Amino acid sequence: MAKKREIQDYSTDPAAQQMLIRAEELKIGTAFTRADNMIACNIGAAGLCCKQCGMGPCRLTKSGDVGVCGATIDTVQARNLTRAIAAGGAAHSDHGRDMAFLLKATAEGKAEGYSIRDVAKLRMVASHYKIKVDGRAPEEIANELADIYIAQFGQQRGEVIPAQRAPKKRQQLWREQNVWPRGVDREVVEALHRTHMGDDQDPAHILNHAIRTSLADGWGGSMIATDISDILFGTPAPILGQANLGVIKEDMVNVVVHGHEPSLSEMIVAASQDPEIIEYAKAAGANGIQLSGICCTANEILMRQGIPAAGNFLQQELAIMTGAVEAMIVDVQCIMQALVGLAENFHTKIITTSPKVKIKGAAHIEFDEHKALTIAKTILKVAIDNFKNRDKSKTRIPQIKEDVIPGFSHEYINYMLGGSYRASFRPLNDAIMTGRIRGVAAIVGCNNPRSSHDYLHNTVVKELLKQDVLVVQTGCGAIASGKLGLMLGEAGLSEVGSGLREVCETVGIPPVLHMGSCVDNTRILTVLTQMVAEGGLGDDIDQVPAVGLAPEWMSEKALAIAAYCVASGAYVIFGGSSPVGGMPGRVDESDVVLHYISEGWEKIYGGKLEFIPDPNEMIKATLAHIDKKRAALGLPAWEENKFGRSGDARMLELEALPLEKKRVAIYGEVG
Ligand code: NFS
Repeated sequence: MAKKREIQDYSTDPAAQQMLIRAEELKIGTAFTRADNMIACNIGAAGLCCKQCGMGPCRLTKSGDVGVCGATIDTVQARNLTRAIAAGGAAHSDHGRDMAFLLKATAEGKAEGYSIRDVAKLRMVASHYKIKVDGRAPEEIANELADIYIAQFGQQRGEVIPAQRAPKKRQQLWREQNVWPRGVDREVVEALHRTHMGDDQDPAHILNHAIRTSLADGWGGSMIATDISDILFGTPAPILGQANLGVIKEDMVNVVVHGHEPSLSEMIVAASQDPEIIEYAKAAGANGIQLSGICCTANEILMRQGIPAAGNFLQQELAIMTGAVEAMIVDVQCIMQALVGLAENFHTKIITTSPKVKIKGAAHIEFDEHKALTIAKTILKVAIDNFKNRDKSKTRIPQIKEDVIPGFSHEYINYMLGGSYRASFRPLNDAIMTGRIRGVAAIVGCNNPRSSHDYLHNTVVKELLKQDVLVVQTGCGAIASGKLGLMLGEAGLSEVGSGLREVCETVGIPPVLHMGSCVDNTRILTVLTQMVAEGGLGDDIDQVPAVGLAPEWMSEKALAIAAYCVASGAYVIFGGSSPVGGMPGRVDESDVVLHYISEGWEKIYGGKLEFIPDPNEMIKATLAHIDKKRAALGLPAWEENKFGRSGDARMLELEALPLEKKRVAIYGEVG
């Protein structure tokens, strides 16, 4: 049995710590204690177990071991990684498919409660695909766009079209490497086929298809999901929200939405504001309904509606532990089966809603986009009816929360840098070129109870900010920084390098930009593409001084994201353990796959994937990469404290001067 850790080793978040103490009092297990009790299998963890057929499972533990069929370690690891990438890409893309169906139903007037909220984005996206927009009603355009998007999933030949939005040079490379996805579903199916027993057995060849499958996600299904969410629910722009368990309210009916698809959660938001529902809650003795989110559903409604986030992945159980949650409404992905058993200790109802996800013991109220608003109201009434069952002696809500300003879509970043008439990435590129901003880090992804909750995210974010690295975030990583107060205009700036601080003060942005949910990592691809198009930072994404990090990764979706970012030219660093590492103490040159996804992919795509468990090493590798890219572009080397004489610092300095000196400082000596 593994060693039980102390509460402070489980999480660095004080709200989470309070709930973990509560869990111990009540003798309730959580993912943290289960991680202590479950020693990870080191053969499986390193991708060395092959269970693709009934002759195994074969455990390959020593160099030279082969399976019953003769499959080598390299082949087995390449297969396992490819399957994980296919599963992750399938999850994102199936979400994208459902969004496309929803767009179609909305365009046809068959989706109760939905409308096209962002006509400008619809027209912009449609014109990308040469859909005629002038003189047409939004519904007509949306109908045609929905058909094109739906077709991307089942397309058999040719090229998925959102990938045409990548830099030209990158498109050329994908064609040369034969990795441009033909159709989203086709690549996932082929990944399963190729990794079936007795099929593709050349690791590099298998991994080439892993790249194609991941591109079908990043420049296919996920990009479609983001586009449609913006069209239907509005492109995010900065909005005030809050994060952490303290958003749960004692006197309200607390409803937590958890999962990923904004289609239902947006309707729950709408229904929760319906006077009839508010009245119903009041009649039940509550002051109203308090909605909050967990995981990427939280990000979706936080960045568009300012609905607070109760927490990230590892806080799903802890939200229930407050004893004040009437219902947790879940759809798809990252939902722990343990929720149902945990909820039995309280009055909380777990309600599954997706036709794809049922959990034994949970109530199921199935979502149907044709009558979404009605269903949302039904669900809320179930939650309200449950308010009377709350045991007040059992409620413990940590009074900890932080203000957050999310909503930095790529459209907004473009706008904020130049305004309506001069929207441009020029100021960002210039700031990088002068060295005010050393580079950009996208710090994304999950929590993992094998490490300390939020610790790796926060350590890496805080240090990179000191080093003038602008941080953009999505997913559970974004919520971690939000809880720390790094997503506010002023807060945190004292901890930020002087050059980056100057830029933040001038533009009026937080040093950490919340760009959305995990499918919204495609927004980061778009930003990188637009930075390339703006000029001065090379002619492809691999030349931009930028790094992607997922310090606490755990899901297969994270691996899919990593692969499409590498294929797009990014250096990607994951924390934790490598799914293609060797047995402990055995990693060496013979670890073909481990080296192939790093140096091998770098030779082809200019991007690479590495697993670095130590946060200080992660930071070092990030900065070294950024500096290497700066040097390759001929940009001046980054210098600490070189900047910082403008912005607020300069303003305060001038303020302190006597009038005459201030005049001279601003206008110079006259006459
Ligand atoms: Ni991303 Fe979102 Fe969080 Fe990880 Fe899960 S919620 S899609 S997979 S755990 S970041």
